[in-house]
Amino acid sequence: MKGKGRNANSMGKRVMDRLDELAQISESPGMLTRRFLTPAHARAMDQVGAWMREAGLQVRVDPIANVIGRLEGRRPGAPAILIGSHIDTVIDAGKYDGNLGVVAGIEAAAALASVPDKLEHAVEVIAFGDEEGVRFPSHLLSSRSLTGAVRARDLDVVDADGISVKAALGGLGLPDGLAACKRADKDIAAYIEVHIEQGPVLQAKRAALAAVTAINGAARMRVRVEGIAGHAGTVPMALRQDALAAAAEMVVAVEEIGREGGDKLVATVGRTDVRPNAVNVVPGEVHFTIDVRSPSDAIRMAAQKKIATALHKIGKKRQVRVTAETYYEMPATKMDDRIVAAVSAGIAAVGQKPIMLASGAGHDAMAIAPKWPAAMMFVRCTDGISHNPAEHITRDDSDLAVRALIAAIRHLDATL
Ligand code: HGY
Ligand code: MN
Ligand code: MN
Repeated sequence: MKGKGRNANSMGKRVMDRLDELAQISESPGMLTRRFLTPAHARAMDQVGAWMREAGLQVRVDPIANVIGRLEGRRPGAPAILIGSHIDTVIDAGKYDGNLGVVAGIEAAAALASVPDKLEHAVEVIAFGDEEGVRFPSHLLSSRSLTGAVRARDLDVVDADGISVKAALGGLGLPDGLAACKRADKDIAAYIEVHIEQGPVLQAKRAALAAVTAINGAARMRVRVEGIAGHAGTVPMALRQDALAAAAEMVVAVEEIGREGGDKLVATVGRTDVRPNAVNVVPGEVHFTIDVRSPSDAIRMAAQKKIATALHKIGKKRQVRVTAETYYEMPATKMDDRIVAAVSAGIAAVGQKPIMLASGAGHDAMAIAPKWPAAMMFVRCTDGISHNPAEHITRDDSDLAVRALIAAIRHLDATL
């Protein structure tokens, strides 16, 4: 593959074809669902590893299932410009969220490997596996493990079947060794993540690419509402402690608090679990999740407090027990000006006007930014649709993204 077919457009075509191929690797027939450390994730790891090898990269898998491909620079062992994103997905996902950044990174690395003029820096492409946090009550475990932010006990969290991250890693035959995932400061010079915008702004501005300046902060809470299960036919309305009716009032309260924040706040109840979930039983217990985000940590934390107060007030009124726990929190993250400048230079180098955008969605770049200078490149996505099988990008835009990424890497190599 070295050197072959790397002219304009062929890179975009290969990226799109590979994303189609990768989208076939799923836990569920007829839709794309690929959760962290499932057999489908393992198959996707093998696939991206094979593409990395084909590109001429040295490939390894670390103990938390990151697939890492390395292209040495002029001097072996030089610090790396890291290009990454995630290959895990939400349930019934689109094929571009996360996967685009890995496949585009491989394509860019292959182009750099295929020419004689070597860079000063190494280039590494990394496929993270726990960005969505959909299987385990965890988040960004794989990218945060590079910085040493993950503790051994963080791998004890269990999925809905009671399987821990640690056991799932063992199930993939990966050695115990979180410490081995941690990278030395000097190992990495910069991080760039190419990702679909997951919003409508680039389409509205008729622009293909943007440099991301910041990522909204986010918190995830899990709530348990305990009432009393009862016979739907015999328990009078006035005597019920109906966990689902209480949870429903709480869901509306969360939405109201989110609305009060205008364009500076979003609050979502995305998952509910009703027990015993039977047509003729007054629900005794409900579990649900809350996702709160804002560009301002002060606004987000104030909203989290307001939500907690509302939950307990409704619980008291309805005589149900409420327990709410924040299990994930990530501050709003500013991208590094130098890397933003490199991404903008890369976008300009392919004849596009560099738009600057903040990200409402969370990304692995949030995990990397506290330790190494990081930025992102957004790619236009049709009607801003994401976390939805209708997610779509064009081949031309994917080709522009790869070429802009190559230019950004070269810019960084010359300026870092
Ligand atoms: O939730 C997010 O923002 C990301 O898609 N994991
Ligand atoms: Mn993503
Ligand atoms: Mn996502």
